[in-house]
Amino acid sequence: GKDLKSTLISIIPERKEAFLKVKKEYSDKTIGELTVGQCLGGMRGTKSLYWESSVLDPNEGIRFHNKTIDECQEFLPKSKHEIGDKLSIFLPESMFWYLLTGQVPTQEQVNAFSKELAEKAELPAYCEKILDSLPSTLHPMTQMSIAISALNHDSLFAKAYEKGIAKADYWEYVFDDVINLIAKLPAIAGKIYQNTYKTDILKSKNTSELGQLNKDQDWSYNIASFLGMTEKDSLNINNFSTTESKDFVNLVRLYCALHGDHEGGNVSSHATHLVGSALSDPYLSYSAGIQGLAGPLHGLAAQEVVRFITTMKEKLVGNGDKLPSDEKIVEYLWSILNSGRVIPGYGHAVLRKPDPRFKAMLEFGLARPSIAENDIFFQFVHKLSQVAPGVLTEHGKTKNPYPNVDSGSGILFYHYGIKETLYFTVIFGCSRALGPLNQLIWDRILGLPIERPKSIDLATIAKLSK
Ligand code: FAM
Repeated sequence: GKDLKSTLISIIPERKEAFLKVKKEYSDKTIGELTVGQCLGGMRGTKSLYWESSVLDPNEGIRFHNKTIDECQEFLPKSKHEIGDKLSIFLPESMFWYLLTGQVPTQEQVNAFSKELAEKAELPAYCEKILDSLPSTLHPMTQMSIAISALNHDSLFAKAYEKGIAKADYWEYVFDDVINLIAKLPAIAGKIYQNTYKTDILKSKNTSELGQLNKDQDWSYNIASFLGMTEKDSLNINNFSTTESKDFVNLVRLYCALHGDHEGGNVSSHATHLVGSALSDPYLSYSAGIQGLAGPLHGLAAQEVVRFITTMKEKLVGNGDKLPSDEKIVEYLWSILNSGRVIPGYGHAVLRKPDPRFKAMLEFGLARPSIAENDIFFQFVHKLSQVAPGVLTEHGKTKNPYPNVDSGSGILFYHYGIKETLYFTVIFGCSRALGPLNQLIWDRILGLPIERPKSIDLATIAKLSK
């Protein structure tokens, strides 16, 4: 089978033709009106961004090239080491292949792609040095954006551009940068975890590495491994059994495959696309995306949910391991709402139904007795998803009373031992690379121009309004 780049090359003519046809035939037609409310209200619902790989339906949730999450779980290839294993999850690199090409890769193609990513995973010495020099009190997401933007030192696109290349050739260098960047995210995530939280363990064990790269394993396995969280890691910091180790790797696979792409308008995707439109290279562009993901209304919400759940558990049952009555939970939720705070993990700017990504995360826990039956925090998350929508509906403010994706993910990582809540969004940052960076390649293939919307002042808004 062809590798990813050759597969992409084979579909470019058709997609380019389709793009140019729409551009030529419809450029003068309108696709919606812009109201003053939209201009002043976060541009909600303005159809003003082109994005091919996924579309968010308010009622159904995300679709990737028109396929639901359940369908993707059926047809996207899994790890070559776990073929036939019912609890195994499809790979984020299968998802990336599918997002970029619209085609489902064969098992062999994905195996080779995983291998290519592992071959390119190592961080250059200067990048390690920069990470090592940062204070451990610096937020992990700030560390991540610094590391990613520093990698622009090696950008093939930036170097080629400086020498002078034809516009038609931009995308090839952007493609190579994107693959190199995605390949290096596991090592970046691991280094940040190690430097920020685990230096004491390393010192006491007289070693310098929390985990290591496994060239025969997939991208998510290596994220887990760099965190020191597989059974095979010399430190095995959480004393994982074989099953726990496998399950944690599968959690990373599921999480990363599902959080990769959520159409183009969310802050991290939009920021990547916008900065890339200035022909800033993929490292600079995605570093901007990471900065947006670090906001509490966006990626940082997962950390808020874990704080919320652990505090609620503490307040309602103390050290106990049994759920309180529904009435007690309802009362607690009202006390939060009445004090003017939000229920984290609920509501969404676009979605109007429960997030299917939340459902998939929940099912991951429900399928594993050690979580479903024994983890009180997970049980709180599950119970909350049944009780909170009623409370929020009665409260009557939020347009969507249902759980969003962040409702369940953090507590699953917590279950496996990542209790450092500030760290969760770094794993989101590994995942989110898949969507925006796939679109960035297409932006350059299709020659999209620099973005430059028109801004206007209040007087002009009033004058133009009709
Ligand atoms: N609890 C209480 N009130 C809520 C609420 C919640 N979970 N979600 C929305 N509301 C309120 C909201 O504050 C607003 O009140 P005001 O009129 O007093 O300002 C009202 O309901 C209408 O808001 P909306 O139109 O339904 O939501 P927005 O589109 O303005 O905001 C969210 C969307 C996600 C920012 C909002 O629902 C929220 O703050 N949720 C809690 C934080 C969270 O879970 N964020 C994660 C989002 C996630 F999917 C991601 O990006 N990773």
